[in-house]
Amino acid sequence: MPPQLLLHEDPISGNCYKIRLVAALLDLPLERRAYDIMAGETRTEAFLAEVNGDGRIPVLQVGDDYLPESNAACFYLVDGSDLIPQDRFDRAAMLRWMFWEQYSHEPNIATLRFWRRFVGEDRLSEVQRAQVAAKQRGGEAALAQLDQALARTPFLVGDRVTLADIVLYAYTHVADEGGFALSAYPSVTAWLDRIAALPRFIPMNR
Ligand SMILES: N[C@@H](CCC(=O)N[C@@H](CS)C(=O)NCC(=O)O)C(=O)O
Repeated sequence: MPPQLLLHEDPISGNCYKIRLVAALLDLPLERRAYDIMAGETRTEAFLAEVNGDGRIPVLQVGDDYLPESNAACFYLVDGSDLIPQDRFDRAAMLRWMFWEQYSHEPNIATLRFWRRFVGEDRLSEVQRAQVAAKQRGGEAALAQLDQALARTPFLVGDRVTLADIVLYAYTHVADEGGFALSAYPSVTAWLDRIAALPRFIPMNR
């Protein structure tokens, strides 16, 4: 009997959507428990003590064990599936895109989406406001890099969809909510359509 899978999440979060999407594509049963990050529900003493001392969602609970970090949680779910390439170099290339997503993509695109769509630009702190222009440039650079890569191959690691495509889909497809014009990146938009056409795909429903 496989352990029960429970996702601690906020439905507005793209990092949480990655895990729901992977579970759907692989037809895995996933329970969900919602928290409101805007109300600080992941910063309570109970959450910090029991679920994630880092105070963030998503956290995938596997039986009695807690696994924070969206890409680690996705990796747990896809282990042994077709979303992981067989070839050794391709597996490393998949990881390259997943690490890149966390360093060069998500901190720019997801953060600006959060600030602009959920916090409101007029309610940003001084420190946040000072970071907006750099994050805009960083996000545009990330989208341009994705566009170049996807002009060469239909998916990030060649001809077949891998976990790298799924984790990068999550915040790329809502980049417009962060103030990025996706129409400027035609190879990216064609790739988004390919992912949305995968069997068992589910939308974010934010
Ligand atoms: N690197 C982490 C980032 C997690 C993260 O930033 N979570 C945000 C929502 S997407 C959060 O919980 N924010 C609430 C807070 O920091 O209090 C991951 O990929 O899971």
